Amino acid sequence: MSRRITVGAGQMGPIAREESKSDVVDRLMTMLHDAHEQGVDLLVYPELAMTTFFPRWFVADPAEFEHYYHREMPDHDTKPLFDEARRLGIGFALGYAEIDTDDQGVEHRYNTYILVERDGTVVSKFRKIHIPGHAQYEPWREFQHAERHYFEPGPDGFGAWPAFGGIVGMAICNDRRWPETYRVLGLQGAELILIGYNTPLHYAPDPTQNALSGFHNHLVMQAGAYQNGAFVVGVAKGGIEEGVDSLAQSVIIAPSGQIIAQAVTTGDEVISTTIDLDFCDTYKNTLFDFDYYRMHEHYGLITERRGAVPPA
Ligand code: CDT
Repeated sequence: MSRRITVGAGQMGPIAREESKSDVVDRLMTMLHDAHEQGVDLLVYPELAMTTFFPRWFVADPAEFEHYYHREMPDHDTKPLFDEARRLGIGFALGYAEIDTDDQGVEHRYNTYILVERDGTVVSKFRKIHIPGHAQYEPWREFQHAERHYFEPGPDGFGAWPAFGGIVGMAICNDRRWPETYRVLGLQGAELILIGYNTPLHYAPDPTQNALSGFHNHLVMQAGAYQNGAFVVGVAKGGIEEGVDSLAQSVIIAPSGQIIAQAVTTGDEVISTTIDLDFCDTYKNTLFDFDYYRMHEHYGLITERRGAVPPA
């Protein structure tokens, strides 16, 4: 038996500061049609796919940037995309800036992914956990990375959901650099991990890392895939956006850790490949059989050495 699906990475090039959401949706639709021609079942768009990466500017009152957020999904701007995807039978993951109003009427701003099945059913939302950058204006920087001013960390943790014939998890950009992201998803059985990113090629706190940004991007996602026996789809918004050069190099990675598809441009580009989710078992049931091999009792402070006996 096999569980084959065709996954696509819908890499985006720059989105201009003044580009309207409906213009962006036109671009997303073009990619959706390209994906349809490639036979894609699930198309993954990048982090904050609806707007320019606005945290590069600091405005004292985030309400001034309210137009970059969505209060519901789909809304007026994105409904055509949801409708067309359902008509074509393509599921998708879309990154966007979310304002959520809680039961007490308090507004929360999150950096969010929504996952939608092929029949238009919303599977789940994921809100970015690791919020990088800074919360104050930092005048020494060439450009700001004020994500901590615009977003609070997602309160729900990492989740994995039955969808697309397997178990699907999500993470957003900086989340991908942390091993616990993949492990928490792996412990929930994730077989397919969807990750969008906006990664400037210039890292202001330590520019010696600039030349390694492509290496680090693939390093963390390939390791996360391998160590948890999962496929990873990593999708960039790349190219020079409002003067800031950002990493492209979107990839689809197998549970072996090997890159099996990679974007070759820094612009709008759909790459895709057919994967068999059963291939995850090749790793999940052998080298990374968590139940059999993880030395759970050794993860705390070890005060006494005991033989670690595999379960009968
Ligand atoms: N969007 C995002 O999370 N970008 C970060 C940049 C880190 S530098 C502030 C990343 O980890 O790629």
